[in-house]
Amino acid sequence: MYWNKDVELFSRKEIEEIQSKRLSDMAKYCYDNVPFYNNSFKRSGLKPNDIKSLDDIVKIPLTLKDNLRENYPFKMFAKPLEEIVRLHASSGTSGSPTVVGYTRNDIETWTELMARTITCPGGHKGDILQNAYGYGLFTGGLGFHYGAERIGAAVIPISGGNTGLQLKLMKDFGSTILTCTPSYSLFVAEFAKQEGINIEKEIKLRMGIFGAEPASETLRSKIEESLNIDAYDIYGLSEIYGPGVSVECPEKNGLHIWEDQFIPEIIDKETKEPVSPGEKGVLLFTPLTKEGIPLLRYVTNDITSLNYYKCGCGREMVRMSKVMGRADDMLIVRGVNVYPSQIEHVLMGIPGVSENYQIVVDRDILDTLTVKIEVTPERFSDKIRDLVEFQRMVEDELFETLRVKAKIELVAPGEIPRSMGKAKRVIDLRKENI
Ligand code: DLL
Repeated sequence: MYWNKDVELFSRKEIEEIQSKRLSDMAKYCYDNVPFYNNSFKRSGLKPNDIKSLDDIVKIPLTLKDNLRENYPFKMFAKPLEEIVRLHASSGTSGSPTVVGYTRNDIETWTELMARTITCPGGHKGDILQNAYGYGLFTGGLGFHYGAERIGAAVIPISGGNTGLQLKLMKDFGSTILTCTPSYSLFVAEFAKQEGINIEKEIKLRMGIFGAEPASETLRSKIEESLNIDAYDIYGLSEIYGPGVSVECPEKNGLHIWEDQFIPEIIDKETKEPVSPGEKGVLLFTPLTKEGIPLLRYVTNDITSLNYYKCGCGREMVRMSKVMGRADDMLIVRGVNVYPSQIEHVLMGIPGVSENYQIVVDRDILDTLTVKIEVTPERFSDKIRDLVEFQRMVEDELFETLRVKAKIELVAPGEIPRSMGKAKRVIDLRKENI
């Protein structure tokens, strides 16, 4: 389904024309209004006039998250504070948070993008959208809220947590769409089961739009099965508005990036050079109309690839593959490189392993990897021998597939902490032990 059919069905030619025009305007806007860009252009001997078409984008230096931190809180803004109507921030595990400011036009653009994003997988007027993304500095709650109102859905602004109430309202109000992180959706399903709720009979949910953290295909199937819905992936980041940068259509075959508003690029993680189409690497974004905090070639650190083939839904807007991990979350365990998403992929393929797991990396002369997993109630056994065999089988599977030696620790159901927002799947004790 389309919210803004004329734009969403742009041909590649139309997309590239609008991108070229907007890019050169944006380069000039940044140069004129943000000292950081004015300096970085001058340092690289670049003039805004040098950016005339899409191909010129590679001349522009990259922008890093650290550049936002260094310019905390407002020095990257292109507008005076009197023109900023909203501030969001990401908590940031180390150093200063990154702060983003929105002008009234930015909020309008973001709202329209979210309207497209909710409509694309099938949301519409008349839907009852239970919004369990966190409201607050995190962009998930308010981003969905404005978009859902724009399409005429009734929003339940419940935010994350309070799962008993979530389920009561879901039943009593007849919610048709659930929006939250994939990990929280699984917790909602687990809670419903514990409460003896019959999902098929008592819950009317039809679909969910789940993002803000990685979730493998197997995790998607688990969500779909346990809540009896269609689950769609949505991607975004606060630096680029928040949710609403890309979303899946009913084909569930990659996430369409709204290219009239963003230029995505993929660069090699090491060389920082552009990769060939279809190859995976680090995703960059250049938003094309953002006023409050414009960014050029912003390095997301997310690893993905881009597919420019026309989609079965009719859109030619490029599709990014599901995020495969972050360039900075690769673990090196005894010389073997491994991404947490690869570990999840293996675990979720083993019957008996539940979706509740945690990866603990520590250092004992060499790096060690422990994976704590809860076994499913069906696989649970009180015979120690059974469990030891199961543990060995999971260890072997991880070694055979990823060549990584991990110690598997089986823990009691409910022992891995559940999250109301983004799940903390990896605990790196090495940083604390230094
Ligand atoms: O997570 C915005 C958002 C809210 C997206 C609601 C989708 C739904 P941040 O807190 O700034 O913003 O975190 C952005 O989260 O760089 C990715 O690493 C990760 N991320 C977001 N969506 C996905 C996804 C919001 N679908 C960071 N799959 C990004 C994997 C995701 N990772």
